[in-house]
Amino acid sequence: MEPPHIYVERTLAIIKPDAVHKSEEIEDIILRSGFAILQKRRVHLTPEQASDFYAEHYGKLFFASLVAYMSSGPVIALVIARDQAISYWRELIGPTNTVKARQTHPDCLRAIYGTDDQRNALHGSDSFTNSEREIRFFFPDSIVEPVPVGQASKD
Ligand code: RTP
Ligand code: MG
Repeated sequence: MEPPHIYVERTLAIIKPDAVHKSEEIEDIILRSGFAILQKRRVHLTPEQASDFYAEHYGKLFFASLVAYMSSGPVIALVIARDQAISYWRELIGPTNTVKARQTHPDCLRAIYGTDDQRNALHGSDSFTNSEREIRFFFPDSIVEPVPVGQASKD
């Protein structure tokens, strides 16, 4: 019988400036949640780089303060992988607004590590297309093929 094909999915996580001092603790939670950490980079984004990363929000009222926040100190970008990584990581980090998240999802990572309604500690890609773009943004040499696992050798 053919062994099942289980495909792990990759996503981009960012530990934002307000949570970098808790990065060891957060990486530990990531690993204990069944993710592998494939790549990791600490980088202090310029305002231009932060604007490029969040280009989809250009023109919104919060854009300038978002760019200021994301370029206010180093961030840690992580390529993390497991099955359904994109949706599962988004579920773990929780709602965008930390203050509301504390009321509705008190166990989510943004409720625990976030600061206020904008400084929410963590980023997660919201779709496959965006995950690939965002991984390439921080890791330009990254491979794009999904990684098959769990396929027993036929030898
Ligand atoms: P992210 O992209 O960082 O994972 O956050 P998200 O998908 O949950 O939320 P998104 O709508 O993409 O917003 C990007 C980031 O902008 C800040 N924000 N501030 N003041 C506001 O109304 C507001 N709305 C969004 C947050 O830092 C959010 O993570
Ligand atoms: Mg987003």
